Amino acid sequence: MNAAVGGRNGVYRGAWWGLGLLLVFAAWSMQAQAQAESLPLSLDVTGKISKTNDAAHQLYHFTEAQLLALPVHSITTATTWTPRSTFTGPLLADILKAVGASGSAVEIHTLDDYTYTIPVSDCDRYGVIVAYSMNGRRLKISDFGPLFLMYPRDAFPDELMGAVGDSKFVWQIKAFIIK
Ligand SMILES: Nc1nc2c(c(=O)[nH]1)N[C@H]1C(S)=C(S)[C@@H](COP(=O)(O)O)O[C@H]1N2
Ligand SMILES: [Mo]
Repeated sequence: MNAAVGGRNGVYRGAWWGLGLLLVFAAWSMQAQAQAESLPLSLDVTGKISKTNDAAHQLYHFTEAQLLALPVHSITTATTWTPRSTFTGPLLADILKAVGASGSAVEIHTLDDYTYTIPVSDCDRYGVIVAYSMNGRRLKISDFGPLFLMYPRDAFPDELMGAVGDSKFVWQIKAFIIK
């Protein structure tokens, strides 16, 4: 092989390798970012519950698979923050049933450390869901995910529109404490 040609080929080959590595790196960092945007679903429930799945018998931890295995329900509504959309996820009532909840209120805790307490009676009155999707797409953390408490606001405008109603629409949910 001619040394000069081999040298030039070597430079080209090096450039292609460099480009290839750059593309692999770009793809990897986009994927890493996408994953950070959509954490796997998980939810911890403590307080007045009769079923637990941790060693200390204090807590029921729902994995993504467990949350997805619950019957799927939808609510189509606008909210103060989102245009009319279809939200999908399990009924809050089914989550409470799964943990054997016996309290009358649910204290909700979020990734951004907001806390709000709703009465369990909201389940019957409004069919509240714990939404993980909006219009068929998983909610990102930056878009009210991974779990967003959803009420049928448009069906109950008098009760659910305005400042008091707004506080019930809790996003970035990480835990429930049953009181
Ligand atoms: N995760 C999370 N959900 C939340 C809040 C919050 O700070 N964090 N604020 C609640 C309250 S009290 C109201 S009135 C609205 C506030 O929405 P705003 O921050 O867009 O005014 O969202 C509700 N849901
Ligand atoms: Mo609020």
